[in-house]
Amino acid sequence: MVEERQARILMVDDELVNIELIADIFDQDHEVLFAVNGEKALEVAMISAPDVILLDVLLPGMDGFEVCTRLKADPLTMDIPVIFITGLGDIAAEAKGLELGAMDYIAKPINPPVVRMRVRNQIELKRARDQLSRLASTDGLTGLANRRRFDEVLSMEHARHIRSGAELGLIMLDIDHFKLFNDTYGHVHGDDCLRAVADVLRESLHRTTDLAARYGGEEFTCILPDTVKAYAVAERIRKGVEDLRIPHGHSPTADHVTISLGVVDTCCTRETSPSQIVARADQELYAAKTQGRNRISY
Ligand code: GH3
Ligand code: MG
Ligand code: MG
Ligand code: MG
Repeated sequence: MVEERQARILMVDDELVNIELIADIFDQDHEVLFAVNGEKALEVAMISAPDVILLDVLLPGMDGFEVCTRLKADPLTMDIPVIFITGLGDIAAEAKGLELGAMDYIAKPINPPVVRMRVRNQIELKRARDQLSRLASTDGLTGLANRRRFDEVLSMEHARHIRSGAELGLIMLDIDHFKLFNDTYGHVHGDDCLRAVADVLRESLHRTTDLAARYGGEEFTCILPDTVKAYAVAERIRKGVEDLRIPHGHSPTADHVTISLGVVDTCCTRETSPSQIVARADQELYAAKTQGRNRISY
């Protein structure tokens, strides 16, 4: 049997007797939240991010089908599994519920052991999906976002900045003479060095909306939304890496590991694509390299 870890269940029903029944089934092992109408359900789903939603169809005002439609239309709630629990036992209603994106459909009267197992299955599936999507967007070596996640976030932020008119900061950085470092100290130390640089990035980004990613090999990138201070962040990163004083005896630049950085802050428009912004940061990075490394070009 799969181990049951605590989950958060949102029960949406307008009848007290059903709410009490569900509370009896789950209260021991899980956190159970309640909503007695559709509007409240959407609000709680948004704020509390439940792991599963048990949804009645017949509700005062907005019905369960409409609630499900809205949950599935909002990126914040679309991945939460919905299970209809309803007195509407007919096939057409069941088909409609599943078509709207519900994962399961349970006819009342509520049978506790069956409801318990069906809910458990959806919670386990959601955990597996969440883990898979975390893995798909994380770089295995450093734990930072990977290239795929970076591309996703940049294109999202680009679209958002076109609407807001705010400035978007982008930093591209690359370790100086890293091939020599690997040749001198070996790949295991090379990997340690990459992780140490990743830690500096994590410590240097202070806002929850900032994103640090491993762009590839020994290149990293930072997306700094709504910022005009990208240069200051870049300098914090440059100094942070230099202050690690990781020995690099054969580097022509310094006797320790250094990085070069390219910085762009820009107003996004429909005329410039995300990849053009990356190309500009890359050109700046190249300029930092040719100007002597261990520096920022802006
Ligand atoms: P520059 O200062 O011009 O950037 O010189 P460089 O030697 O850093 O540049 P180059 O692009 O020639 O070399 C990058 C090196 O990064 C090649 C490879 O050995 C190393 N590298 C890339 N990915 C990894 C990795 O995952 N682990 C380790 N240990 N090394 C890596
Ligand atoms: Mg009802
Ligand atoms: Mg490189
Ligand atoms: Mg390099």
